[in-house]
Amino acid sequence: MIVVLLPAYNEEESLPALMPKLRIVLESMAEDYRVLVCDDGSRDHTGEQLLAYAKEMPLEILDHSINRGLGETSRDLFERASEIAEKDDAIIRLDCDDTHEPEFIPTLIEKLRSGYDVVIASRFEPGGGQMGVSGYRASISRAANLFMKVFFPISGLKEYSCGFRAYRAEIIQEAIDFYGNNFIQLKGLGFTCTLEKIVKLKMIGAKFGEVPFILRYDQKQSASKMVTSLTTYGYLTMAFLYHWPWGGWRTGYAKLRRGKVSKR
Ligand SMILES: Nc1nc2c(ncn2[C@@H]2O[C@H](COP(=O)(O)OP(=O)(O)OP(=O)(O)O)[C@@H](O)[C@H]2O)c(=O)[nH]1
Ligand SMILES: [Mg+2]
Repeated sequence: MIVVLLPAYNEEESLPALMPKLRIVLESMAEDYRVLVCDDGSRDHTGEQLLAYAKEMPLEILDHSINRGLGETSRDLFERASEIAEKDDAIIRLDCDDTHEPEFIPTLIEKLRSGYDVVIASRFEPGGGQMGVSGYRASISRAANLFMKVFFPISGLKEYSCGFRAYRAEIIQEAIDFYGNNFIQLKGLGFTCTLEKIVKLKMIGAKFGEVPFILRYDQKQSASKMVTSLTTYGYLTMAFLYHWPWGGWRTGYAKLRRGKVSKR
């Protein structure tokens, strides 16, 4: 089965563009699928639109009555996916703002099934790229990815900040089992959770790959929810937490994994 996760916050302009494309791609695949959407306290027509899609396709809605941010939304989506998935199922997470084209899902899954735990849709692989991104934003994104590569090196990875990814369900189940509520610990720090997830998965031995992907920023209609200052603060906080010499994540979790420290 393929489980698709969609975090949605005020996406009424984009869902009518995304959902039909998503449905066509998923129905063309040999496996069954299920879509989990978290409506994170949207104040537009996102909620009504999702109810209508749920009548047409296997779609489950998780509802936050207030806006809780991407961290808590991701936590709820991944925990629900890990409950309903078998270990060999694929979990795909993509944005709802119509910048992540569903046509990349088959290649993500094909690569995942060739022996990876996480496969990332990457702008930086040959054949990848981005359309409609301003020079300023592209350089911020480049710099952020460089920062991440230096502080959190993961072999096989150039794209750290794109949330369009495929995960083997078993690696998510193992991560939730190992980290508990701390799998996504930095919940209030904007989009830091997107980076935290892969770093936490790397620490439990996940194998990473990438496939080329073109970010369609030219199709974005909804307002950006990315708070650059908060996310930058989050990345710095995470670098401290990870590298802190006395019980930082890198050493602390490695010890825990070796069973030298009992799990609390
Ligand atoms: N649930 C939830 N989803 C959010 C929140 N903020 C953003 N999202 C969703 O997370 C995804 C990514 O948000 P975007 O605004 O596209 O962020 P981005 O892709 O990093 O940057 P931009 O495309 O420039 O905005 C979208 O599907 C949003 O609907 C939030 O507070 N809660
Ligand atoms: Mg986006």
